[in-house]
Amino acid sequence: MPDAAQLAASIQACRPRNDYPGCGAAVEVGEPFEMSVSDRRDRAGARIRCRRPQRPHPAGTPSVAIVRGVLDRLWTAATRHPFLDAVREGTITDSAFDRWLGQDALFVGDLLTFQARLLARAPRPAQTVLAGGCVALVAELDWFEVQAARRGIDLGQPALPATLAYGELLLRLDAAPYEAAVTALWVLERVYLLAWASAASMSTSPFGEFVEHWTAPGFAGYVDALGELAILDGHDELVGDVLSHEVAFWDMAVV
Ligand code: HMH
Repeated sequence: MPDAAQLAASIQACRPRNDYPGCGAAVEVGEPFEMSVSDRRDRAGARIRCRRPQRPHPAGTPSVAIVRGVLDRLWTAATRHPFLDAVREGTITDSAFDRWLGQDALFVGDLLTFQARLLARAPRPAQTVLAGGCVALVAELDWFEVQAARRGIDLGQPALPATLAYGELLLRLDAAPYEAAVTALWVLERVYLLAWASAASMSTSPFGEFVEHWTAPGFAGYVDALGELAILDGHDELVGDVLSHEVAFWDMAVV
């Protein structure tokens, strides 16, 4: 079982950071805000870099505010989900959980392919973090095999529609510029960390081992390191796409 203090610390470390001025829900329509500060962070914790300073529009920036509002709602939907509540409460059935786990193993296989290709075209300073991520994904696939054997899950199940669709997004990202692709990678890992943190329970849960695995400090540190590589500016649509696929992936688990 996780040490309670350790778990609390790692959950704290991966709380959404929504206290950055000018970000996310904090931006009101018509409220002037500066976009030129290089160390500002998105409410989810990624550094926001802007290539040129932006002045507030005299009439405000309603479209920016609308997009941010949509993204905020998607972040919430992707990180707070009935599936995760059921995991926390221990009310999800083993068969539903195992079905989801089998699909996640397929997704991680696709993710490793995507990430190995991303590493191949990454700029020099990003290589250490991305290579570490590839090694971690190989270990994750080993871990899935151990879990599958233990729980009697057949890992040869066909991919369900949400898994196929997410795999297709990863394929499309192979053709996207490096900056967009690494930003998408950060989003999908960040969401996963926050989502599992929401499933943590201080009482004994039959799925505690999974929560512990996906909220471990090492994983949180990796997500933070990806956040240093991610560039949110200009990638709203892509971020929304990734978040929508994450929501669909959780939805798949509860139908
Ligand atoms: C659906 N998103 C999904 N599965 C995962 N394993 C991750 C993100 C993180 O690796």
